[in-house]
Amino acid sequence: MTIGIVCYPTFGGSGVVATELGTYLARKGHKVHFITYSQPVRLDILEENIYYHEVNVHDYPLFAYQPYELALSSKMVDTVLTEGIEILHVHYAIPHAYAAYMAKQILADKGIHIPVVTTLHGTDITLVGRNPSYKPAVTFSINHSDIVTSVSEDLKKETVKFFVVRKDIEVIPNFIDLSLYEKESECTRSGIAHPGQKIITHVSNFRKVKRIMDIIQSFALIHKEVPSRLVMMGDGPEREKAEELAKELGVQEDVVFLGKTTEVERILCLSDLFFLPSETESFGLAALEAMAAKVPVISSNAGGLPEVNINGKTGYTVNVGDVKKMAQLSVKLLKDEKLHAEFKKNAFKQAETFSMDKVLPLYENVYERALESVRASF
Ligand code: GMT
Repeated sequence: MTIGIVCYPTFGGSGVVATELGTYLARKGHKVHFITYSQPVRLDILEENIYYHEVNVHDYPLFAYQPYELALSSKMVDTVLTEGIEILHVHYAIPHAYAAYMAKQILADKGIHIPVVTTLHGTDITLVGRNPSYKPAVTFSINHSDIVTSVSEDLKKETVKFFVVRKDIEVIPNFIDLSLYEKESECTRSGIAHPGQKIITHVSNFRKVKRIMDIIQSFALIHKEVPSRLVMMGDGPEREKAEELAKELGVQEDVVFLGKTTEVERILCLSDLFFLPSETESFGLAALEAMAAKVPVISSNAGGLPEVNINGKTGYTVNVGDVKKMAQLSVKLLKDEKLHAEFKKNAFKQAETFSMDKVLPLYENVYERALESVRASF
């Protein structure tokens, strides 16, 4: 198949999922064209069957806001025409599903019928999409996609609850390439913590929704009872405040901010616990990555997180903001070696259920059905 993928090219979860999906589809022999405003961070454009098309938005002094959707739709149309793309798969509804609908109509006008698959990822529904300024357009583009998928049962539920959806939504979870987490021999703790310290990690884009302050507060409580170090990976608006809080709580010596590191897998494999206390989280790809590295997860019970992190088995889930409970359960797990070993095993077993080999065929099947339905109607 020749597939066009539209996504955000940044470190955000939807961009990462879209890039990995495209990369693995290309390795299976599909031709995959990425249409984005810059090269996706994890995309290797030198790999076979991968192509990258940059969307250019021209600056014009009349516009206070440059019309990105227009440029994106036009690029989709051009790329379909020049590269023979058979199907468009857009990740994150805003504004990609809307732009894809326009591209589809422009192409139909030329007698070319292209199915559009939209994958809903999270805040495109739970935070941003719900905003009255976007809601009618988001609802319309969901209803006019040929197939809509969501990354968890919870996100599907939220979509149906907040939008008037006429389409069936298929759940295809985030997936993981387990082979990336096999190099346990490279897990040397000495570079990152002192001997005897337990290591707790977190990775995100440090937005408010990730509740970074809960992590620092909870760590400060753990630190009183267990020699430990907190390793924070990623960067974003809450970082400075978090650094301040670590100082205020007197734990700054044992809180390390690594920024946008490319060593996530290597750091996860030496972690004893992973924290993800988000306010909302449609799936929690970061938690899955930790579990693939055999790390138990302490997360909130928001959104789709309980579908990934099984309370009392692969880690613990707590109410949003319950910093004390997070700390209490972490201490329990860090002090009980037998329980910790059991949770590590369970975490990996759970990660295996989301392995790439299981999930990729679900997307291929979606593409085949979308193509068939378009062929059948023309
Ligand atoms: O909303 C975000 O945090 C960013 C978003 C994205 O589109 O980059 O992440 C979402 O998509 C990921 C991949 O499907 C999910 O694993 C994350 O849980 C989800 N984030 C939220 O719902 C907050």
